[in-house]
Amino acid sequence: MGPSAIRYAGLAGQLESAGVSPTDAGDLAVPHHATRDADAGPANAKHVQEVEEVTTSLADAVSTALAEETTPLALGGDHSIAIGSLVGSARDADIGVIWFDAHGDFNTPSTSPSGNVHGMPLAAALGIGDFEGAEWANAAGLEAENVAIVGLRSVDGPEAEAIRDTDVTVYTMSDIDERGITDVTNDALDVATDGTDGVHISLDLDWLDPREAPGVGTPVRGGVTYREAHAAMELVARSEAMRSFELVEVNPILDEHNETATLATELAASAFGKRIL
Ligand code: DIR
Ligand code: MN
Ligand code: MN
Ligand code: MN
Repeated sequence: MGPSAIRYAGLAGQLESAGVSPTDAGDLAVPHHATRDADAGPANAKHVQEVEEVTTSLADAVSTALAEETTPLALGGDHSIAIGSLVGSARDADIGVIWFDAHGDFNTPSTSPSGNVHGMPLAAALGIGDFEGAEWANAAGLEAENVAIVGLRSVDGPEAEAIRDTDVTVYTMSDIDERGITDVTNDALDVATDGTDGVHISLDLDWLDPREAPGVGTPVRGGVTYREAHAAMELVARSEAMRSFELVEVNPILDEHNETATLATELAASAFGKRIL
């Protein structure tokens, strides 16, 4: 439903206003939630077999789009799709990632309190813990030293330990409070572009404060404002380093008048270079 809501909110028009000519590649086949047993797979990773199927086809779609010299924009839905975006974007290139999210998404089935794969995609792509050697999930051309998490404010105990054990760079909401979004985003861009061919931007709408983005599954108070979010996306555009992009966790059932989907389209326009004048 997330991708439908984002399209309905006017994504194509917003991208056109940024000077982009978008092509809608349609929806990938995703099994219907109600028809599948969440606990059919390995312990504490809900629907992981379906996640593997869907992310494998997304990875192929992303790498095909890149081979055609276009910029892939993936729409969610659940943040587990990031595994596909990262595997595809890092298939034939060294990439960096900026993870704009309230959460670290660094759990593994062994550490996850929820069993939700949306809390695991960054660990999966980096091959951390249970995901070591999981070929379908590991992003070949991605190293932890080129990963920056921006806006972190909700992290589970063992997840925090796993983040600290890697070379991932984290900018918490406190860092944004102290240094401002501009400095923090520029530093994150430095981390992600250092020695890489380009940057994947993963934008979880729960990065924003729930007052601006209520239509998400796991809202956390104290997020970035509308203006801070646009400022960050404008810096991403100005860097000209963006290789691939995704908008995730929009849930229209939880939204108010599709405002979170609408916000997602506006932020996409900023990331793709929309300017006021
Ligand atoms: C929590 C929530 N850390 C979990 N994670 C979310 O279930 O692993 N990530 N909501 O975006
Ligand atoms: Mn989710
Ligand atoms: Mn999140
Ligand atoms: Mn997330």
